[in-house]
This record gives sequence, C-alpha cells and structure tokens, in this order.
Amino acid sequence: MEKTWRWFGPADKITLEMLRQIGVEGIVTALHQYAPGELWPEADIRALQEYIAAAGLRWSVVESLPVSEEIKYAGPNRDALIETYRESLANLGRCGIHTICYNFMPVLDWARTDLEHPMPDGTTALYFDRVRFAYFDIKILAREGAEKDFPPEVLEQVEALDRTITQAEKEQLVDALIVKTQGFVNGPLGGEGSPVAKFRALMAPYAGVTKEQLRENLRYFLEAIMPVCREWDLRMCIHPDDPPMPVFGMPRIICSADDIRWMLNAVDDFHNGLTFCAGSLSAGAHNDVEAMAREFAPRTHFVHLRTCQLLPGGNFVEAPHTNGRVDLVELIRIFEREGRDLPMRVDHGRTMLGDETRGYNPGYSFHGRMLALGQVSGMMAAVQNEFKKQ
Ligand code: DNO
Repeated sequence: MEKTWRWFGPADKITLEMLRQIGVEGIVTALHQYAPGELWPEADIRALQEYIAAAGLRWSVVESLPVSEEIKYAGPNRDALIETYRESLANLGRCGIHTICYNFMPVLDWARTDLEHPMPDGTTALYFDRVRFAYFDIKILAREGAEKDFPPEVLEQVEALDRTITQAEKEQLVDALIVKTQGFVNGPLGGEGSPVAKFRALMAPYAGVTKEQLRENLRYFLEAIMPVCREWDLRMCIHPDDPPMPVFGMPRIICSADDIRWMLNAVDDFHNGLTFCAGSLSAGAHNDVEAMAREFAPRTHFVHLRTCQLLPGGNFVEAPHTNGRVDLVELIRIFEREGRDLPMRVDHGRTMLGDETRGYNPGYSFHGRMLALGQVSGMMAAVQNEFKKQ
C-alpha cells in the first residue's frame, strides 16, 4: 500500500517537508477554497499538484470532492450540480489524479460528542457518548419525534443529564457535533447566527426522504458520473457513514455489508468503489470488519486504517491503532494481497505531546497521527516479510 496523509493545503501547519521526514509518500487533499457545488478549475488543480510535487511528493487522492446536498436529496438543481461535478472530475482526470473519495451522508459527515476525551495515559481521543448524542437531538436540536429513536433507558439518562448539564457543556456539545467536525469538511456552521438553526435548515429538505429514496439518488448520481470515470479511469470511493447508523431521523445508506453490496451492485463497475474506512465500520457492533475487507477488497480504492473500541451503552472511543476492535495487521494482509498499491492513510490520531495547543482539525493531530503511521508502517513491513517467506 502507498503511505498517504491527509493534508489541508498550503495553510496547513503540518508542512509537506515535515511529512517527507516521516515516510509519507502520497498526499490526500482537496481544493478546500471551493464550496460544495463549485467547479474545480483545471488550473487550480494543477497549481496544487505542482506545489506538492515541488516538495517531492505526489497528490494521490482527492478527499473529498463533496457531493452537494441537493444531489443527495434530489433537489431542483441536481442535474446542473451533477454536470459541474462531472466537469470537476474530468479536470482531475486531465491532471492524472485518479482516486476520488466522497460521501453520501445527509448533512452530517461524522459525529462525535467529545473531541478531547481524556485517556488514562494523558493523551486525548475522539469519543462518542450515546446519551449526550441523544441529549443534543432531543433537547438542543429539539427534533420532533426524536424520543422515538432511543430506548427508554437512554431517555431516562437524558432527563437525568438535563438536571445537571451546564451551559458550557451544552455549547461544547454543539461545537463537537456540528461546528468543529463539519467545519473543515463541508464548510463552516460557525460564525454569525446560531449553528443549531443553520443545521435545522440544512436538515429540512430531507423530511420524508427514505432510505430507498436516498439509495436511488445515489444510483442516479453514480450512473451520471460513470461515463466520465470510465473515460479518465477515475476510481470513485464512497466513504462509509460515521457512525454507521441513521442519525437525527435522516437515513444513511453505507452502514453495513448489505449496504455496501447494494451500492457496488447498483452500478457494477470497477470505477464505482469504496473507501474502506475501518474505523467508521468498526463503530457498528453489527460489522465484522475483517470479513468485509475480504469481501470488498477487489472494489476498494482507498483505505483508512484506524479502529474504535466499543464501550457499554452504545458509546465508543478511537482506540490506539495497535489494539482496537479491528485487527489492523489482518486488514493490511488483505489489502496488500490485493496488490494494487492501494493508497492508505491513518486516521483520527490521538492528541498528544503538544498537539493540543496547535489548533489542528479534530482527529488530525501531528504527533498522534505520526505515532499511528509509525505503528502502521511497522505492521506493513512485518506483513511484507511474512509474504516474502511464503
Ligand atoms: C473524517 C473523514 C470524513 C471523510 C469524508 C469523505 O475524519 O474521514 O470527513 O473525509 O466523509 O467524504
């Protein structure tokens, strides 16, 4: 596999020179200056590509070319937005960038209730607390019918939390769930006005959109872009839903082996593939992540290596890369056997050793990810030795 790293562009405090020193080979990035739905001009793609090449690296993967909400919920501008998306894809093809990651999650890309959960060793990790998540849904977002999505014991704990939660904790929850984590992916919800009100407005067009409809909208999108992908040999790789379950009453369609099978069969073309995000999949107790890797490796075009640890009550935490729920060594065997030099990046590192003061995007620390990359590089070397001996 190719060792890649998610880098947020020339303004990223982690420089390309730093990345070369730690063994990174390929860069994962995007034209972050453009909002979802805007065209990525060829000249801008080339300029960033040259900037990366000047540091002795290559732009291996686009993460993400964002899919506009209107494409996901089939709004009136969907065809025009798809046309722009096709043009951006062709421009990437002209520049020789072939791997494109995207997701099809309504509104919320990924969800954590605590971005700085203290671990016993003094580091902090991303954390998901089901009761606090339910608290946000029921008491802060105040979504109609939200109670129906949670069992009685969670509702009781939400009421108990309501008696003790402070204003600062409420603000921290809003910040973690819908401001900081989404800000660097889909554009900021911060700034002027209430983020919760903005979030409600973004959710409104999904009222009544079922899982089946969302699936059909994904199929429609994929069918429309496949000719461009075939022409330029572009490997589209959808990112699984994180966490892999419906949230805030909106459907999610890439949560399980069945969902992925449906997606790959809906448009049965090598160019319609998967980002195998082991971490997102591992947050669902229903997923046997190693079995899924075996089944979906032939259509995997990009790998995210990390793993969660599932905790009682539906909570989960990002585990160290060496000992979570998923055996990352076995995953490396599976993807190395694929033999396509698949780009791989570590994901969601701990915050440690001074990372906390640097203002990195949540989950995208330097030391934490560097440690993880060191661990994963060691696992890769061991697997390659194993193969040599066979
Ligand atoms: C979170 C990331 C996701 C991912 C998008 C891809 O850390 O893995 O935000 O980039 O879902 O579109």
